[in-house]
Amino acid sequence: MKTTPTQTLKIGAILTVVMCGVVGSACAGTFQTITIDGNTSDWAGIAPAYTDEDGVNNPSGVDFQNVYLANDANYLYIRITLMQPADAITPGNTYIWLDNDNNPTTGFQPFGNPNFGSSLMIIGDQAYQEAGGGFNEGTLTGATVAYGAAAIPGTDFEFRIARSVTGVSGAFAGVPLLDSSTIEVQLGTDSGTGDSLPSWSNYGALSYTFAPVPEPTSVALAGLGLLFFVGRWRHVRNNF
Ligand SMILES: [Ca+2]
Ligand SMILES: [Ca+2]
Ligand SMILES: [Ca+2]
Repeated sequence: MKTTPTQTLKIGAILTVVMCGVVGSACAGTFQTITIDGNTSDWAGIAPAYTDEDGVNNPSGVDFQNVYLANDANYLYIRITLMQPADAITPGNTYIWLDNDNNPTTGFQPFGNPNFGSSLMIIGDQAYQEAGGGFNEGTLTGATVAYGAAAIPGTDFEFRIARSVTGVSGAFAGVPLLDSSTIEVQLGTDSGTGDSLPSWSNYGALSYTFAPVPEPTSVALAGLGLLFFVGRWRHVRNNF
């Protein structure tokens, strides 16, 4: 049977839904609180959000293998694994770019790549505003970035950044920089000659949709109700 363009679109949509069901984290985020301590056992069960697709490009330094993403109500968590031990923390070795408006024409374009426009950048334990198009428009003091690594040089790094981070300068002073339900994520090393994930030709290919904060369960709500009742009863008893 020959398919029409409309049928092809429908089949594509169905396949996408099926793939999301299988892959999970590639389409919807993972709700998980991660402790930033260098021990990545708390990432168990979370599938990579993106895997290297072009081999080793930076054999003597940082070369990305996988990136994993998760969130809770307060933080976005980012785990990076490398092809070989390296120092992903020293400024200049690794950049983590986040695009809050999913628009490649706004914000800073890493190394001039037209397919990604960053709102902010993480380097080590700091983050910097880029929403206005500059490389560094000011240190984001409310970002509370932290990183963890079992060893440096090493192959496994975890980071966090506060979802409540706001801009610090120009038109973005006080403006939320990580409040969208879906953001784009891009990793890179210093200069265009190093490595990146997604690769240079796939900049902008990695999106992350924040997992919703779970609703309190009925059991938890019942427990809260019981606590309230006991508290009231004690109040009444003590005042009798
Ligand atoms: Ca950890
Ligand atoms: Ca690579
Ligand atoms: Ca943008």
